[in-house]
Amino acid sequence: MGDKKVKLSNPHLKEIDSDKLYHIGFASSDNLKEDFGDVKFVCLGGSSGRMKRFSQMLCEELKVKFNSNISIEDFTKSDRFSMYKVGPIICASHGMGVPSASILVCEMIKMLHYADVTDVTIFRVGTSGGLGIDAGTVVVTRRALDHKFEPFYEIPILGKTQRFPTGTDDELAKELQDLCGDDIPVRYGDTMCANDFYEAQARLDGPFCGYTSEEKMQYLHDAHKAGVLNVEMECTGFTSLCRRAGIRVAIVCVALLNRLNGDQVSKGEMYHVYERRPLVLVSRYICKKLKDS
Ligand code: R2B
Ligand code: URA
Repeated sequence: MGDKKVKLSNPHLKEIDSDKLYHIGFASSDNLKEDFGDVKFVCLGGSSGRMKRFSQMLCEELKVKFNSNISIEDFTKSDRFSMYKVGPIICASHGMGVPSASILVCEMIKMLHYADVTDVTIFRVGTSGGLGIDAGTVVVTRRALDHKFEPFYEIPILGKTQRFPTGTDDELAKELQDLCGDDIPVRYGDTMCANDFYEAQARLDGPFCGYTSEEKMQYLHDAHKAGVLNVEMECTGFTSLCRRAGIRVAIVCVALLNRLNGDQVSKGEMYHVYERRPLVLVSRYICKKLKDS
């Protein structure tokens, strides 16, 4: 292990005595080093229930694999985001869409920096709509693309659009794929980030729709041809913020359906089996790294 710190790049922060991390309920003057200084892995996902289950799964795994008497610490301070810690692992929820997820990622980056955390890896574990892949397939993201299939996160700052490169860590992505075994179908490819679930994902089942089913299929086929294997709602903002902080990042999302065959998502009997797959994969990775360290 090296000593790679979490980078902030904001000269104004020096002028704040105690920086309030408003949405997660901490401040830089809290004893963050004591509570979080040992963190090496941060796992973020949309739903608070899923992230609680993930912390329970990790706790059981660590108990069995390392014969430890580890327990879960609940650091949730509000109903915006939930946050659990299991040994060197944080599991937190980020809500839906880049605006929500970016608030959590920004405050998490500051918290990790103030806690003097080094060599941290961040995962997004989530769900998505697949393109040309079977439901249940886990996609490890190669490039996080925007709606024009470009690897950038665009955001207006002071009224001007700025572009930040997205992108994940090739080596981390490769290691994750190697851990899939026979029980987790996996693909490595591009993930498109959409700004909503319905029209921006070319669905025909939203409350409004001004395009034909042929136009929808053309867009999805164009995306697929450009390398897109799945569509979700956070990957560009998520990866670009992690990159700016110098943090290794992976996006691991299961496809709940093949969007080339339809739009409706059902919480049928396979939903919970599929939803667990990114968690199982990331848990395998973390246990392997903890064993090797
Ligand atoms: C995947 O699933 C959510 C929408 O249902 C969204 O957060 C995403 O990226
Ligand atoms: N999440 C999405 O954003 N899109 C889907 O199609 C399924 C889950």
